[in-house]
Amino acid sequence: GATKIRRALLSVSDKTGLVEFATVLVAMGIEIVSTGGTRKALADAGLPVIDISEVTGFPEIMDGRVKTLHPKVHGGLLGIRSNDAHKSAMRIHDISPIDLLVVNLYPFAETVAKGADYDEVIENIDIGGPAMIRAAAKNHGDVTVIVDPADYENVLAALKDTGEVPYPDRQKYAAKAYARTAAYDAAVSNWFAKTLETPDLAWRSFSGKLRETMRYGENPHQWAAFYADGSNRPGVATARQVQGKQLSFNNINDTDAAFELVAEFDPKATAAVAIIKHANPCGVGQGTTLVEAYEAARMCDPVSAFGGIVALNRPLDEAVATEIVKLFTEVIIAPGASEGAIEIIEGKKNLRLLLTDDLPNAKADGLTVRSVSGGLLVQTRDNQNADDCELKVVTQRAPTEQEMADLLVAAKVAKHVKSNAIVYVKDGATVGIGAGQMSRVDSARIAHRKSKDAAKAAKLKGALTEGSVVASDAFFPFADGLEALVEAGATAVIQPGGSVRDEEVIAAADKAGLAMVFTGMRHFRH
Ligand code: 93A
Repeated sequence: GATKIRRALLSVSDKTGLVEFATVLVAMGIEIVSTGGTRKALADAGLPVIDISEVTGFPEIMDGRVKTLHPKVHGGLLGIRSNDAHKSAMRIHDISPIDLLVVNLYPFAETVAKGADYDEVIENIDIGGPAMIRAAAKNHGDVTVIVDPADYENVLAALKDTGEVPYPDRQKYAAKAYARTAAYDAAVSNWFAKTLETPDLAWRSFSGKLRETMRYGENPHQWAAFYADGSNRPGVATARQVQGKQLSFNNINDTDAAFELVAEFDPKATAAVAIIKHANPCGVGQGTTLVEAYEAARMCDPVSAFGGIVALNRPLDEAVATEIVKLFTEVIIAPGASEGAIEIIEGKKNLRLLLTDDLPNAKADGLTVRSVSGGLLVQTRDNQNADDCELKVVTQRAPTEQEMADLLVAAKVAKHVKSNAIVYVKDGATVGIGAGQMSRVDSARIAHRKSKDAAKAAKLKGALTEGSVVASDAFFPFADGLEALVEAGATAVIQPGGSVRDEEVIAAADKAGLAMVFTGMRHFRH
């Protein structure tokens, strides 16, 4: 239930808007308690204010290091008003409830930023402030906690209305309060890390759980560590390593890309295997068995598959394990494994085997984070694929049933290929992948050229892309990209559409007799 505010404790370093705010509180008959500097600012403005020492019966000591750290304060913040035992403790110990806490903290970050010396920085680590904020926030059932002068206006508006701050607001203020204290401690920890030149310390303040520190990062001169985010999601961060050397930074990144990709394929409908190099697939295959799927995946680009990372959408079995160990492979990840398959892998001591209980959930909500200079880019996961789209045939010819099935496979793979992504698929497996080019035409051509090499390796004539279908992660800005697909021998295309030149692209497809489908959904990946 809501609580009428009778008493407020104000203790602020940033005194912006303080007097105006307190003036209204006083006019409403609210009693104000304050610490040294805040009390003085209020008293100077002619407002009645009770000194914190009167409440605690204790002087502020040690240059203010201990001023509010007292049971009379914390009892007043933490006592549950409707709890009889708490009420009697308050009565026995003469503790008055504090209904509103207004605190902003010693300016730690600002002190660091202005280049203060070590001792001054230390003195600006606020202890009593965060303690009160956390106490009041915990007891938001009865107490309102304000850590930002920007919220004064809202509080006053609520009080003028009803004399109370509504519970949903108190909840929001509590959440904001903990975000503030968390960020504050992170700033302190980061300052220590910088001062002591220990980057691992800086990341202790990240809310993740340290899995391991690595020998190095993306390159040997970079420090690196691996954290689980606490979500317990099936995936590389929660996998058990059954055998093999320690995973490197790049292994983890690539293994994640592999497992996320293969998770697009429902294991009840099909066996699927993805082989990854440098976070891009160099082959994705399907079959009635994993070994079939693996062989199809490997055929796409057998040269690049060497030293790759292999992800399976079903538990590793003996047949596929026997095939995988024939080619040098860095990592295998699968949702489980048979005893026999594990024994086969044991023959390759360095091969890392990671097992999970489940596939990653491709449809799960969540956030992805990437760092940029001075900041972070945060977005929701790309948790949709072509299956979620309303497909629109835009050409004279509609895709055949087989073409349509392959188009959907191509689109799912293209989502996991760095832009500009062009993916050729035949009979459920990739036969050409063009990744990471600045021009879409180049991606289309590179995949075609590579598929000639793959055909040669398989002792076949021409290119594997002949008679395939294609997915593009984004629209074709010009007809030349589509013409490159025709040159590679493709018969059908899936792409989001939406270019100002869609008409030209559709005309080029019609001219070559291609079927084309628009999804309306782009899948950039950078
Ligand atoms: O030095 S503290 O860590 N010890 C305390 O007991 C304490 N109580 C409040 N810092 C403490 N504060 C902080 O003092 C508040 O967080 C606020 O930033 C500041 C307000 O002090 P004054 O009212 O003297 O300006």
